[in-house]
Amino acid sequence: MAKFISTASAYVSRLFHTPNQRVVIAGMDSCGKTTLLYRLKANKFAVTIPTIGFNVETIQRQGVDFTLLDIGGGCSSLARMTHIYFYPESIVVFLIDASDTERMDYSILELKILLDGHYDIQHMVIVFTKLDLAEATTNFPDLVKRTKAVVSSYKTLGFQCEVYDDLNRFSAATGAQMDILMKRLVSIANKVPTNVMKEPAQKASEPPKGHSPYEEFRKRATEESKHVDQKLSADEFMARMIVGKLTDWSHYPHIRAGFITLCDCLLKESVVFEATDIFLEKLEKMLKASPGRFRNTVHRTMTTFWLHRIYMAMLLDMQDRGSLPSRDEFHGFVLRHLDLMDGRSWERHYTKDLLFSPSARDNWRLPDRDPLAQTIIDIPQKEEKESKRPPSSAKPNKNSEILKRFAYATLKTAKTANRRRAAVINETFPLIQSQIMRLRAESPGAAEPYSETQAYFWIQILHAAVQSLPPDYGLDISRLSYESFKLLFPNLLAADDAWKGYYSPEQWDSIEARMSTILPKLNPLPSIFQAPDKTCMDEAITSTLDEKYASKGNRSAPDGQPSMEDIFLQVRLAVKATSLSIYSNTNPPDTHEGLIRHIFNQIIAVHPEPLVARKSLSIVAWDAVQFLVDDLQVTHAVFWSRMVLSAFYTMEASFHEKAAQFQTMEPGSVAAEKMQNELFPLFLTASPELIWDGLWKSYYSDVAWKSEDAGKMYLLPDLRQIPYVEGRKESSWM
Ligand SMILES: Nc1nc2c(ncn2[C@@H]2O[C@H](COP(=O)(O)OP(=O)(O)OP(=O)(O)O)[C@@H](O)[C@H]2O)c(=O)[nH]1
Ligand SMILES: [Mg+2]
Repeated sequence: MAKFISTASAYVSRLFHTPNQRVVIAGMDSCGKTTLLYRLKANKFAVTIPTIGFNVETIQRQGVDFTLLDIGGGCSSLARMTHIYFYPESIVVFLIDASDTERMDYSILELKILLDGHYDIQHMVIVFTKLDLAEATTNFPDLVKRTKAVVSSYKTLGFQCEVYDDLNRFSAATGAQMDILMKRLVSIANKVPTNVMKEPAQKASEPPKGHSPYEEFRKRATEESKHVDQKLSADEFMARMIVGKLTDWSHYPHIRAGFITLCDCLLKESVVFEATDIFLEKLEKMLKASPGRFRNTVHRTMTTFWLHRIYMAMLLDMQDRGSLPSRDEFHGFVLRHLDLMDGRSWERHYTKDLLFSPSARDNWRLPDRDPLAQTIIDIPQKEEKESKRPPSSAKPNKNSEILKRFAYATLKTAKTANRRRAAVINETFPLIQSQIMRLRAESPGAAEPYSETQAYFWIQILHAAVQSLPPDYGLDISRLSYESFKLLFPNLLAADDAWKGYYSPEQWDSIEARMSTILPKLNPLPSIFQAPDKTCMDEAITSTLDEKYASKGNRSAPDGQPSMEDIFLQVRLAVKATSLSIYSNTNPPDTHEGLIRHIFNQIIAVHPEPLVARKSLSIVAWDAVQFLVDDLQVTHAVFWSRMVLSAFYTMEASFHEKAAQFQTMEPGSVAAEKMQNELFPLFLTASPELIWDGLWKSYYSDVAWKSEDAGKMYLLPDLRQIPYVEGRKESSWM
């Protein structure tokens, strides 16, 4: 355990790159910690969202850099997480809500838990807040007395603990006496040793002074490239590797094998992790094929580390050269990225203790020294390849475009969610219908009336197209956008009149065809087409790569973000699925949509008066995901409960009124169930992004999210902060 704590602290210390004074704001849920954080950060009153996990901000006052951590009350029950907030040299500001007479005992209890916890705290100050409220001022003298009594009962605290009984107007809402608190924190910071990020215990090996290591690396790479194995093509090289027939398995061939494996995974969703699995599989085959010949063992963290580095170098090529390196160009690639030749570069990121631990061997662990480089920021967006796009018809037919897009979303959803196609189709029809109705209402004549036959026709045509894709070309529809898919079948999908080969115009436009699916008179609908030609397939792959990697430079669209049609469909399916099954709160949900619904149900069960139930909504949402915590998915648990809760807080007043009505209903009654089933669709339609199980990609890198560390403790997002103040919800999404 001790070891885990030190790794966790190391992680937290790496979050902050400048020497700074850490201030931990603690206290019972809803006592005003986040309001204080935001007041200190922006000198504003902010409408906050109950915090799950923690928030971090940095501020500078009188030459001191402060890092403020605001710990959500919702997590105080979780011992596993609390230890990561406190380390030597932290100042703790313990807040007590002076207006909450009802829960005063709990505040005191929380304080005792902290004082009993033997945390390595440098200095603690106790501050009473919400003193702008009348009941708080009445309560204040008594509260101060009780608090002082508690503190003085601790004779051997090992750190100084002050009760700020003179801040008798203190309020984060009005900002009163904020300056006094800050001045005191500055003076404490100046007395205690500033929390400088500790130097790693052992220094990573420095390159020899005097000459550049790169010359050495270049020489070595050039030498190595002359080796007989290196004359093999990428395919031959890998084929030899797995049968244990490579004559040399030093650093250079290792990197090459990693490079080739990555090249084969470029279209995958999590390139580095999928490549790690494949690489390790190959390595195992190699070791088995030739026992005792190679010193290697299967080491997951080492493999992922190197693959990540190679991948970053490949993306750098994409940025600098406009294209990813090709599989057979390894040597040129290494010469452009000579730092990959430094076989000991892991020392900058890992201590030996961590890297050579069984846990790092078996699982992906984050570095305990320097964090890994993140994706590069600036991959230029490709110009629209107008010339390659099929000529668009003079007057684009809105209907057929909507129908085709939804047809594609239907097939994709059926595949990725592993649902019956017929069930997904049933949910698609009403969506298309309402989409077309909306268009017609906005501007009459903008679209033809909805026709079920036409909708079904395009689903069938796209299905036949999907069926005709060769299995081994890396063209997986769950990874292809509709835009890229279109390139595979330029004639079929560019044209709006493909129906003419099957339906007569009378049939196509008939009222009967609108009302229900009718079969074509001319020819039966196809179930397969000819496979697309190779040029089209290459174009579709290039376009997918462009979309995937161009989006890296533009954080608003994370890789794999579903289309609007996909989302509409998934929301509808989720609403349907959850209304059909009775949600038991004891059984942990096993699907993503079930998880969202589960958290939602718990929240509305106590909304709008959670404190009456002695629980804030953050605790309720946090309790809802305890099964994930038990399953060692702590960061996932915090993330999803936090996202659902913050979406809940940003719902409109009318929704909250309905939710309040729900409270007045007999639990479990038909009316209550009906209302619950009405509230969820409203909620999900307002925050459809929640239905995407990849939503974390806007906030976390793959390497952080998928690490063992993220499972054991709450990792802060490394790409973008999760909003903690209402009204900062981003709508970049659609
Ligand atoms: N009147 C008044 N209200 C305050 C003050 N500080 C916070 N509040 C209100 O108290 C409620 C809870 O505030 P938060 O800052 O979210 O509380 P928290 O401690 O961060 O709560 P958790 O994140 O759930 O642990 C909000 O409605 C705030 O507006 C204050 O100084 N005066
Ligand atoms: Mg908070």
